Amino acid sequence: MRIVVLAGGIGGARFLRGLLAAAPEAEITVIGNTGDDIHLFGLKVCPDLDTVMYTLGGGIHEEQGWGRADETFTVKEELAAYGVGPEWFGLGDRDFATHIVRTQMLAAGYPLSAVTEALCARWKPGVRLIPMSDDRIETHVLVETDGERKAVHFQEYWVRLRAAVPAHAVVPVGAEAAKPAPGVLEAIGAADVIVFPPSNPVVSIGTILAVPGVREAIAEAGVPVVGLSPIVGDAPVRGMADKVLAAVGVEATAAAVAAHYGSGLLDGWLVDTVDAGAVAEVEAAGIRCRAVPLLMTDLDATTRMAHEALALAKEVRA
Ligand code: FO1
Repeated sequence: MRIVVLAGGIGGARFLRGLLAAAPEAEITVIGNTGDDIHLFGLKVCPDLDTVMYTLGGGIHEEQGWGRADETFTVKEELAAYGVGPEWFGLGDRDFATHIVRTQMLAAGYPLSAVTEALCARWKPGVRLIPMSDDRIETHVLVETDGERKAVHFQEYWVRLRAAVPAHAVVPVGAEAAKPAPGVLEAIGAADVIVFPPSNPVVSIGTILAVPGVREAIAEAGVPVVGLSPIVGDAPVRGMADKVLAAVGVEATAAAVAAHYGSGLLDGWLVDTVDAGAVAEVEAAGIRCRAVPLLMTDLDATTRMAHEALALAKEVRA
């Protein structure tokens, strides 16, 4: 079975662990979000690609869900000693090596998709990880601070500002001129199932859908598209998805996120048991819906969620 998963950072990566356990013989292609990418110290950092690669490759810092395990921060301290910022983005020594190799290969002319394949040759994530595009797309957030509005890089909004200021718009800068990376449309066209994991619907999955041609390819794939709600009990399980949902005028509820994706895209939607009351509303929107436990507390829980998603896909196909 060929499964395509649109993944962002932590939520998507954790779900993928369960999917690999639930369907060990499946061929899984992950289309990774690159809107979070940031250029720092002359290096290109790809947080969502790295979170998937490190999580599935066994190198992730488990509690954080990003960056490497057993990290040290000597380079970061030395940069600070030179007064070279920003200090608010914590890059560790082991993580720096990934960004050096990536930047070196990009400078040599390799596209991001080839670079990602090369990095994954070391980590062996067990999935094919393709960036959504080889072209530069950078998510900026229109924030309001000290009474004035300004656009900041997503990472500055997310990490330095802790999403604690009002966000009025989220813009994937460069998306309209970008193309899907090689293999993205082919993978969607060849898929038996397409999954939207519990990643951020705006800045992760939304950004991937903003790449010209991706949304249409998924809508026309003619195979079940099932999603898992990142919102449980009217609040994001982790992260601050509610903040960016507000920025795009979407309520932070499981039903509102399903409607946001729309029945033109989604065939099935899993909500948590606490949101069982939303099932009727989602079904009324033309999307098959089931309430199952959606808290990714451990691998067993995540594996069960993945089984539920594949069962829903089968039900929808029938
Ligand atoms: N998130 C933080 O909250 N604080 C950090 O200092 C931080 C550093 C960092 C370094 C590399 C990396 O790949 C991710 C990092 N993140 C950090 C997480 C990052 O902001 C998120 O993973 C995504 O961009 C949102 O999914």
